[in-house]
Amino acid sequence: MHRRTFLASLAGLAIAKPTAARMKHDMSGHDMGAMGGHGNHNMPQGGGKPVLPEGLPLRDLPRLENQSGVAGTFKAKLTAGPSTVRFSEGLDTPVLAYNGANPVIEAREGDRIEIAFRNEIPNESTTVHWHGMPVPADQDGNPADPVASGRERVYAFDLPEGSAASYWFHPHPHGLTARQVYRGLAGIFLVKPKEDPIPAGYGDTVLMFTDLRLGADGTMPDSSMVDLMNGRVGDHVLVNGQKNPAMTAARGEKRRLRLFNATNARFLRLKFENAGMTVIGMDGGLIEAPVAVEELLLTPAERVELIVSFDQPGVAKLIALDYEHGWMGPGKPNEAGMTLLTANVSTETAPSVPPLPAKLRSIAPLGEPTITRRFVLTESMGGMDQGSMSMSSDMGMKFLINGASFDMDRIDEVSKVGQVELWEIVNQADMDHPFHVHGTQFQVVEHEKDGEVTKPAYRAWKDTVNVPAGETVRFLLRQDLPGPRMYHCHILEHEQLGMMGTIDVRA
Ligand SMILES: [Cu+2]
Repeated sequence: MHRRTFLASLAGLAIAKPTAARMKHDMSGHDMGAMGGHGNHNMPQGGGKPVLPEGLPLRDLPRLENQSGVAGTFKAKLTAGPSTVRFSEGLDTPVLAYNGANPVIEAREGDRIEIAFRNEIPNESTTVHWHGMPVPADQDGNPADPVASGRERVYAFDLPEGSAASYWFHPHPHGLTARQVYRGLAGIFLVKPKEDPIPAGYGDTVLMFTDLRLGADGTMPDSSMVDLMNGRVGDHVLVNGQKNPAMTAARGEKRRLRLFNATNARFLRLKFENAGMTVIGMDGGLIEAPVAVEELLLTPAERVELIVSFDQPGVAKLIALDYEHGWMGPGKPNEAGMTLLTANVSTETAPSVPPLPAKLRSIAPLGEPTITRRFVLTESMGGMDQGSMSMSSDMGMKFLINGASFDMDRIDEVSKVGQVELWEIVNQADMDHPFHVHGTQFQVVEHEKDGEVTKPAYRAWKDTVNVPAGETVRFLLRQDLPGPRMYHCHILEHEQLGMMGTIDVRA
């Protein structure tokens, strides 16, 4: 779609506002009137935006306690339901949460996992999707397997050898994923290896990024048209639920940090000022050897594991840099210079720790593909359907794969267990789309833009890769478990507006 057409449609939409407002869609709760994206009907006169405290000590997310007394088994209860959080002094924000929070599940390779899940979200189905994890298709929280409000189910799976990585989990119900995630539903799933090559002295710190938008009364405003189009970003990027929290480090200290982008749609181009960053792992676990970087791009749903060296006493800040990913319409967030986390580094020298090993693990290449699949990503702005008086809350905006919008009753692709495949994701749209495949990890082979091909500098296991506007990304993939799997854009509003498909993997 051409950007000019898209923007012209937007202008038309603003004029049509009174009509559109009457067509507010109750189920998805999108506010058609709030073009700027930040509208709130209950905003008191003179009420400003809530202010969030900064600089509080970085907190750990709560751990989900293992209730199994048996070695090698992790058993716990997980409940999704309403809760409240006081993000800003004097304001209680209604949220959705797992056991009242964003918990961390920590298990080990080889473990059996049994999660007794209960849905206490009023009037909404949900599922739990184990993002990036090699779990059986019928345990993976597909949209086709909803847990109705008030119901329970058990998610059970085994963690294979070699699966140690930084995963996360979030809802994946049909049409409700974006809204349930921005309202707070997400958790971390750490799978630890039997033997960890990273020295224990570096610690192991989870940094979970979420995005928050608050109205003056402390509630979260519904999503606007601009949110649906670009993906919803908030007014605040939080780390473990806090705005710009503070950590302390001694001079020369090295820390292992696991970064999780659990936002709906925020592109995080990150840099640690006054500290050194070394990448040691990505979505699917450790890479083969450490790689020092100046900055990195963490798109929605991606994870990265870093060793950060605090070599300079004083203040080291994790900041966001500007990144152009094709914003449409008004309200482009200004990320440049935003401080996400502050480390106060003392002049005292840290006790010495063992060096980072030169080799972390081996990643065997997936080998020659026996089949190539091509997925073309496009956007379309339909507006009012021709010959139809019905109009949905999304105004006919569609995000498509191979010209098709997601249909839960349609199988788009058929595959075979164990087959090595080359997937070619061609982004013919005006925005970047972070592409995710369920049930396995893949290896990015190359990027192509204007006929120019670039290869990644190192091999890594990934389950989500950003496909920039106008580029093609090719990766190798193999599914080892049978069943239907989703692939989709992880800007959750785009997933909701159709940019998703199903591949049925047959035994
Ligand atoms: Cu997208």
